[in-house]
Amino acid sequence: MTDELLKRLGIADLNSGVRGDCWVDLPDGGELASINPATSAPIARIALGGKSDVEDVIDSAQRAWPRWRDTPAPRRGEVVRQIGAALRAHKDDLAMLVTLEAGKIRSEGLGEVQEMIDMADFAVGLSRQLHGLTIASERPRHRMIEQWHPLGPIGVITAFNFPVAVWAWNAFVAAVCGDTIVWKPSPETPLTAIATQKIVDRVAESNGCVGVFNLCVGDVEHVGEPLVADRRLPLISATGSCRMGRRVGEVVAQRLGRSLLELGGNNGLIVTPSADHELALRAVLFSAVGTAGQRCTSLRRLIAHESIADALVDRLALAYQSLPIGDPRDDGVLVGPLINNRAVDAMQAALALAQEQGGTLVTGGKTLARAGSFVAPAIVRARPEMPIVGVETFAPILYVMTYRDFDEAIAIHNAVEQGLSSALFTTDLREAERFLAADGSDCGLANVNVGTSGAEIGGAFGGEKATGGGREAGSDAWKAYMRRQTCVVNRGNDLPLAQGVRFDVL
Ligand code: UN1
Repeated sequence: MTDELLKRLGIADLNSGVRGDCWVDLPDGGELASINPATSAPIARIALGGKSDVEDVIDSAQRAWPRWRDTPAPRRGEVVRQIGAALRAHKDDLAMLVTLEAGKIRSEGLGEVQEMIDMADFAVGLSRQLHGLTIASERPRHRMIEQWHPLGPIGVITAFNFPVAVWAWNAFVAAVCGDTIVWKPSPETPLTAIATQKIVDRVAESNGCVGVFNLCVGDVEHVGEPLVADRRLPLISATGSCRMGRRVGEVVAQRLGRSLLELGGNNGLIVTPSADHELALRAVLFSAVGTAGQRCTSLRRLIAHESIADALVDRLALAYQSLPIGDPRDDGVLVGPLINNRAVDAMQAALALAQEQGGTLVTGGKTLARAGSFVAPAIVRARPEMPIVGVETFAPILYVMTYRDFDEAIAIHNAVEQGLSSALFTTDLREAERFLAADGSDCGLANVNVGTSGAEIGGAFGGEKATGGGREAGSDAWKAYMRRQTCVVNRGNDLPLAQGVRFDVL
């Protein structure tokens, strides 16, 4: 069955991971096997890009740019519309590959591809709405406008946990904005990237726009570092850990380029006494154990009022103990594997540290005695001052803390260095409004009676503080992919100066 699937998606035993003007037969970055995290078995091999390959791929994106820049935006949107249609046609297969390679359960694999399709639809509409402003000029017979131009070829670095959706957030918006794209996917999920590139290739070929979407799979040293440092790329959009983002930010800033960073989250959810507890319970479960706790938006810190915390933890622990963990391809499974054994080790180390720092393990935390990188999601009773609570471990560990009054809840909530997503469960209007006010949640995403994960694409997605400040996907996130130009036109016979300055030289 897997062989058939791979064949339909154009995946062979050994695949080139480098696509600029064409697929490079023999890239020089070595070879890698993509592993199914649910079985630890290899799925297929990838020939990785090396330094010269990434150079060539950036060349391809640069060469394709002038023509793409000069293609009318709605026409660029039409290409993205066709990509959306191709993704619809391949939704089932591509989703299954996401499940195989990233370990997402079937429904989340399908959701991942749906997120790409939603992004394509959004970008098509956007292609007719790249609006500028007309601004009232203080000078007579002058007109002032703001307009937006394409930036150029851009770099997009994505993580394993959303192996293709986050590329779509960036690539579809950037494409309608008139940029060309060089994609460096996670080496943990190269096959989903290659399959996606092949789906896109067919549309690009039939529309004469090969070189707009480019791919270079490789490691940090040979592909990541040269990509980030390359002056031909005015923007680097990167998703990953805070550590990675600090490096990207530093290198790009050094050359005065722009970076768009979507980094770690350490997302909190407050449950108040007035909350609908059934709703809160369901939201906590999806946010904390969905995707096996491997979303940037995963819930890591539950902040419950002291009067309800014990009861909530009891019910959560019961639910955790009956979680269907297993092969993500199987019906009914809700928790798949972690991406690899390093992630399992990191979870074990964090749990040991949490207990050393005074936390109590309520349930879970064990590795499962079977092939693959499986763990039982864990709940730890913790205190906000435990250093481990400030650390994002990319695994299903939920730290539960208590609070007495709402100010304290907000203070605990905001006391970590990351600032991606946040949630409050309450039926008290004042608490809800306070949470969304300037002295409430300090995150880029703030939800009331909705969990921390599972955002729609229509809003701008991203976070504050160590999350990096970038915004991707919907709303006006497109502005990051264009350059703004303020233009003034004088239709008069005079040259009045702004601010009333006189300079009567003639
Ligand atoms: C991520 O984990 O990097 O809001 C992105 C969500 C998804 C996107 C997560 N739509 O959970």
